[in-house]
Amino acid sequence: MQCAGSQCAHYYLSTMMKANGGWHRAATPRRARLLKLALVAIALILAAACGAPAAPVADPGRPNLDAVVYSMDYGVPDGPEVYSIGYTYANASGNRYFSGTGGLGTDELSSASVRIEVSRFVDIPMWLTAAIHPDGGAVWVVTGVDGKSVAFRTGLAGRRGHILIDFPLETFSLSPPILVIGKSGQVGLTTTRAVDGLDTLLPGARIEFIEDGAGNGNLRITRGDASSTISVRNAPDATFMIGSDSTLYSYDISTDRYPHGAIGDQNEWGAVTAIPVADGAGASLLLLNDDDVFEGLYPILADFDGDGVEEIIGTVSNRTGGARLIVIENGKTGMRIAAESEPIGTAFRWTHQVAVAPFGPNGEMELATIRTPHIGGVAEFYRLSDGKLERVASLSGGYSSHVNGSRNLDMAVAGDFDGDGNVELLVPSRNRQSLVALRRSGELAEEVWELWLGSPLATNLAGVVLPDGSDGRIILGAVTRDGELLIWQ
Ligand SMILES: [Ca+2]
Ligand SMILES: [Ca+2]
Ligand SMILES: [Ca+2]
Repeated sequence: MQCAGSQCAHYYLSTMMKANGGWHRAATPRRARLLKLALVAIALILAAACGAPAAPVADPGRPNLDAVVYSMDYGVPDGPEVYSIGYTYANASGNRYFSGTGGLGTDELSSASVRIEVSRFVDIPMWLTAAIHPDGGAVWVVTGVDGKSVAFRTGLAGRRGHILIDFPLETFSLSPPILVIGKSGQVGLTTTRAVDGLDTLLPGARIEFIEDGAGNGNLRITRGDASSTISVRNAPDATFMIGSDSTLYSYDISTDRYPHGAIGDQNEWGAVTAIPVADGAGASLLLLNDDDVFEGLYPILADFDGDGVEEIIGTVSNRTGGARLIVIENGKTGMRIAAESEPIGTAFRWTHQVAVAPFGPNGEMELATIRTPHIGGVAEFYRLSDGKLERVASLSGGYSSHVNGSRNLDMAVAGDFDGDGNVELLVPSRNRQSLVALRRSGELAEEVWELWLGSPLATNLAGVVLPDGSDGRIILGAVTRDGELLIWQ
């Protein structure tokens, strides 16, 4: 075989497309279902495969970086084969908080250490996912609005190779992609709404999710020889969050009674459902008042009050007061609202809940939010105490953590990105050309440094925590509208 540089990509792409038909026919029924979301065409650029001596992967602007040569497989791994998982919302719980420490922000305005041009693979980037590779480094997948995706593998030295992934039938316009890396390095994407998505994400469970076309999703959970089906009215776009005890949470009972339309469509939710998967207990439902809706696609699960049990945090809106934040407890007798914030006070004003983390100056747990992110977002930090959810600090910086109408809710994240022991909230600036780190200090929140993008943020922020000493090292990535994957490591 003779090929070099980008010719290799075309060679492998056409080869794999031809080979795919056979692979499809040989698939098991489970594999056939997976194929709804799985890959049909893949090209792998392996410099070594092009013959000796190995040539580096061609890359505009950075021609001298080495290609990483790695074994290649594709498709969503079966549950026991899963090595690592990457969510657009950082964790299966929906809490956009990275533990570990990063090395970012050492300059006042830091540039990315790795820049990869993705515009020749993905026209309009929408999502970014990242997960650890079993042989070291991380895999980054950029997904466009049309579902077309490209995966890169980077090492700590910035080396990388890439594969192309094509999704002909399914796109990720309704539910964000979830990156699944197998134990032998297979790269697959799924969602919590895919037939076998939850089955893959929960290795101990046997779950199928089937939509019936009437707005119902039916979760069939099998234990031993018995199976039960739980119906959830969460079509078309509620995403399941996974609790630390494998309880699934989904917004439920779609309703159009609050026609704000800030997040994808005019439908919001009248309830949240909790479905214990591990112990076989029945599902429970928390129904909101008649005029209230959950305005979002999924809640955050986090142990806000430190008692060892996760709370469920949601944004609730109505035509009288606009958005407010609520904290729900899930106990033995079901779910109940434990605390609520003051509402904004005006209809069709939204609050974007980002993360629960030890933001406080002494490590106190706080909920970070961006109030009215479409019209000059204000960063607000809330504490939970004595059944009250109270704002303890705010900063009117015009933060722009969400694009009005978009289903991408993951453009802001929390973590100790600069390794100083304090947790920062990282949010897009007003024009989204930079990411601003906010830190709590006394009664204040203040800007401490910025990451420069050079072009508006197009995707969510993604990251991985690489094993590094006892703590783990946060690596952060983002894709700009100009089509550059930027990685800070
Ligand atoms: Ca909606
Ligand atoms: Ca708790
Ligand atoms: Ca920090």
